Amino acid sequence: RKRLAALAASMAVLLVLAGCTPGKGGGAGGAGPSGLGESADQIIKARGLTPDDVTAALKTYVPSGKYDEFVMFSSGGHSGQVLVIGVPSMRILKIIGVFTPEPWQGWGYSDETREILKQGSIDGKEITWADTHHPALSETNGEYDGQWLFINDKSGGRVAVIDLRDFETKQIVKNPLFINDHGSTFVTPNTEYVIEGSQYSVPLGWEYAPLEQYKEKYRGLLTLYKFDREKGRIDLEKSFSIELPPYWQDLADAGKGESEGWLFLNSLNAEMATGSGVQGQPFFEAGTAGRDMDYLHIVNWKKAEELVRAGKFETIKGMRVIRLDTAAKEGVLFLAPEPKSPHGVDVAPRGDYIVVSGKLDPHVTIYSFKKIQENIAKGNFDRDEFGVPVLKFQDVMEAQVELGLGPLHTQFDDKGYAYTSLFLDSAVARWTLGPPYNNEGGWKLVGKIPVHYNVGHIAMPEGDTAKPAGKYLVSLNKWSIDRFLNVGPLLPQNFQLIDVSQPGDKMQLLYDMPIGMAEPHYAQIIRADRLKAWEVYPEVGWNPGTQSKDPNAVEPGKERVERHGNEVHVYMTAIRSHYTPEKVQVKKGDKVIWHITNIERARDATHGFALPGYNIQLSLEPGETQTFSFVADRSGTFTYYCTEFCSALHLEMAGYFLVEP
Ligand code: K7E
Ligand code: RUQ
Ligand code: CUA
Repeated sequence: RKRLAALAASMAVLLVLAGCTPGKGGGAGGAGPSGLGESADQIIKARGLTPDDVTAALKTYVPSGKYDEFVMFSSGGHSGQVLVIGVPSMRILKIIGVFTPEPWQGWGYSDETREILKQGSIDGKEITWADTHHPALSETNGEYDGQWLFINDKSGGRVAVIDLRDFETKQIVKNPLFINDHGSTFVTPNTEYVIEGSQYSVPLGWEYAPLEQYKEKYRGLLTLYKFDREKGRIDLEKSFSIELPPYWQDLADAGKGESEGWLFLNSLNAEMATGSGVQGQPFFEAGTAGRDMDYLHIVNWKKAEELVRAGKFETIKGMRVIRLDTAAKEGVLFLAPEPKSPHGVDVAPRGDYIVVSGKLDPHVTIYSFKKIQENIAKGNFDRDEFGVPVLKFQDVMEAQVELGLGPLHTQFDDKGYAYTSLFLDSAVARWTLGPPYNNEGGWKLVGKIPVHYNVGHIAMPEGDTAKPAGKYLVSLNKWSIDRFLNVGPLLPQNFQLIDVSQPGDKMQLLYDMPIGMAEPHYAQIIRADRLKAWEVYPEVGWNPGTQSKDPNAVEPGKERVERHGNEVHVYMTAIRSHYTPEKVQVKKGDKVIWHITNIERARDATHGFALPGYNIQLSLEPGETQTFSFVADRSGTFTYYCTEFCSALHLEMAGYFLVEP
């Protein structure tokens, strides 16, 4: 509160100085209560700042040693990583190695992290990149709980699990039934399941089938991965999938509150165009935009759980699958028409409304969960050619709001507003939800703010949960064109921070943040006080893979090198500013299994470990134990050294690795 008061006071002064409060006689030399007056005025003039610039600066500046109120977890797009960013300062706090090796964190160089990356192999091939789209924070009662983060790989149909105690990836799961995904990841309100929906239909298991057999063999799929909080892992044996018609499934969201127990998933290409239908014509012209309506998929996952318990599934490639005809017959799957080429589907905070954006329709369409239920109960539906019940658009639609061109994704605040990105307009629209969020009508466009440029997702603090926090909006813009200094033909994307704390059409653009890393798609923003990460590992000798003490942890005084036949085991410690031992000698052809424990307890006393020539780079955080192994197949003299400047004697933190011919 004190900080806020101080901010308000200095803001008032600066506003006066910047000449935006007429009649107050500011100007050069007019010192306010903060005593900042004159110098601030000089800075404002020298830098040519406008009053809006000055307020924006005051709203985003976080002084040295002070912390941000929110933390944004952003997908790193096709870098395969996750970015952690403070809001409102927009300072990058961390880049988490997920699907792609990341040398700073030693991600992909130790045995444990290599093993996790290998879990993501496809048909035995190690994949070293991913196209991450949608991070999902774990939830309890529909609110973020700050414990876990999940993220998908659209390109490979994979899902990763990140533990927010140490911000490290713990698991990668490859879906055995489809080769790509998109409605992923999303969680059910108590993180019972992590959801992954397919995108481009393929035969299950991506087996070969000619495109002529599209309708018979090609399918969509929705996978519900059971998340075991105790173990912190997805349990594949308790997971299951639901087979879907071969419409191209798109984004998904989980019901909450009133609609808890349901999932919503939209689709494009209800035409089932295959690219071969009209010779030489791309999908877009030949097919996918040919019909006026695609389908919102409405899935009762609690019912699906019952069917699985009752044994009404088939096991395909190790995955339990509720087949399409069962899902259609037994009340698991329903469809509702949605305006053409829909993209985002977002469930309102109470779970009562489902907002769908059609890229080629200037409206957002709002479905009422209550109406969906009533019409399902009455049996008021037709069926599609796969036998899936299709509800009638007019019966389940609650409202349509005209917002502008290219609506994509929607978020919510704490004041009854919804916000939707407009890709073609390069703008974000604010509109009112209907009752009970807003009892003066609702369903009205309130205002728009232009963004630079081509916005995809937007992210708001807890803006997709049961309790949105409002205040800020980050617009994740795909193009930045002229916003930044020229860095060549590949331009960074632009995260724009917008203040949405004022009502009506008042929204203020505060800050441009270039994202020098792939296309991020989606981000989630959590209240910083919900995160309870460790400052150092709980015990010396900690293995982050098991989150427990490692049996190979090395205690000071017990460092050693042991030979067993042609296997050499190294037990090493690291502390400022030396490794023990400082010499390791093996014979060419030996298998080397090397354990290092950082025995530091001081916060931030991280040591690195580089072994050039053998492609080893570790990050050993205080207390951490890591193991790496390799065959010493090149004789010679190698130096190992610490890659973190840890003390004045950091350069002396080194040793010799000798491989005798
Ligand atoms: Cu709109 Cu993959 Cu969420 Cu990109 S998707 S924007
Ligand atoms: S050394 S402080 Cu290369 Cu200057 Cu790092
Ligand atoms: Cu340890 Cu530098």
